[in-house]
Amino acid sequence: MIPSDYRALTPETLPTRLGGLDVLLDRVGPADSWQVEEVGDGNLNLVFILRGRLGAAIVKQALPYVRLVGESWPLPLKRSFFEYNALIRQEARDPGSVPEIWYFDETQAIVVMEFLTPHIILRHGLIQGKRYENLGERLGEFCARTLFRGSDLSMKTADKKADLALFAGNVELCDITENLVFSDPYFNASLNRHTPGLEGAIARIQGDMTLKVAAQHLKMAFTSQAETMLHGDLHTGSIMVSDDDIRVIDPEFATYGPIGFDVGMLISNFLMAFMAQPGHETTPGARAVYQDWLLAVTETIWTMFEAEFTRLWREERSGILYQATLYEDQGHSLASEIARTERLGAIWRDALGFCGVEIHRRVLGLAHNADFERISDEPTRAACETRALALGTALIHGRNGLTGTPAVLDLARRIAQENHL
Ligand code: SR1
Ligand code: MG
Repeated sequence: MIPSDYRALTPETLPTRLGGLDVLLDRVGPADSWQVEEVGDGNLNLVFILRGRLGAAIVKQALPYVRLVGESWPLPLKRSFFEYNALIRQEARDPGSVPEIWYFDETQAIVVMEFLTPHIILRHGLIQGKRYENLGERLGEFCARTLFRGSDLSMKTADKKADLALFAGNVELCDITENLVFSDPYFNASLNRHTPGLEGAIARIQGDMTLKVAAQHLKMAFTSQAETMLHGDLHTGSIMVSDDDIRVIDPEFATYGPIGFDVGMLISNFLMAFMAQPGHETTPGARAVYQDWLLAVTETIWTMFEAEFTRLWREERSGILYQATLYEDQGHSLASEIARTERLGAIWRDALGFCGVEIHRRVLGLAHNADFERISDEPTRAACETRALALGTALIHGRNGLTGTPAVLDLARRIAQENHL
């Protein structure tokens, strides 16, 4: 239901509509000094940059439909409520990791936040071949802190159940993920689209019964393993970077799900950036060293996640699960360490599976990645994409046997040298 007083903003109406907000008056300046630009290039929302005499702000507003598709695909405004609630939890769980939130209007589905500058979307930086200090470290830390502190390892039972119930309302966005990520790539879904030349690779994927079963096992993990509050859409388009700052944005797909989901989706987007590089180089091999850097970041995301998760396990395990009263307080620290190692092993295996399905859907489904889409030469794009697809398949099939990041990186390097057309 769209509230009867909901109105989509336009650059022309925005100053009148929001000009009375104290926070914007204080931080941006009087409305008569504002310049407003709509800059949203995502799949769902309106995004405005508001510049005034004193500063700037971002105004994000949900539309009652999927922007990428149009009004034929209605989508509830309440996703803005989940985004706001996820942002304030992420800020509490990993301070400084998200933009400062200045204002939220539930009826108008508007979130006003700080304008990050000179930041750009990480994916655009990776396409340009840019490097960012501490990227893997910071993203690994973000995953560990938000995922651990939103889970039963940290939360008390009443708080956890309240949040579980709250985010269970994000039904339509979960439905998008359930279909677009876990099902559509594995049959001829109506929203699918692909680069010409991928037909053979698609036939291999859609004819692979074991893969189809594995994808549904992973979907079941997503729908039923309510382990933590996920970002839910943690790709390189949901991260903003400058030379000395990294922020995570856009958690409107937040829901309770498996810890490995965010980690796997994030790693997947670095592996796709790796596979796409030959499409962005001016001379063959020119991006080889950069590809090594992308794999090094991928590895660091996991090693940092593991290290920070381990620290939190040892220092902050105050929730429902694996209580210290059962382990450390009984002199059984070794058992606690065994439990931690086993949990991390399960997260890793889940992450590899989610990584694989995310690759498949970004190449075959509705919502593609600019990493590949910006490769204008179709045969080159198809060659890069088929290697990515092969990697996705190998990760899903091999998720129980690939026991560490070196094995995954070796696999990616090997497939990058092969022809999978
Ligand atoms: C219809 S929405 C398609 C995709 O865009 C979002 O960013 C999510 O990744 C979603 O799956
Ligand atoms: Mg988004």
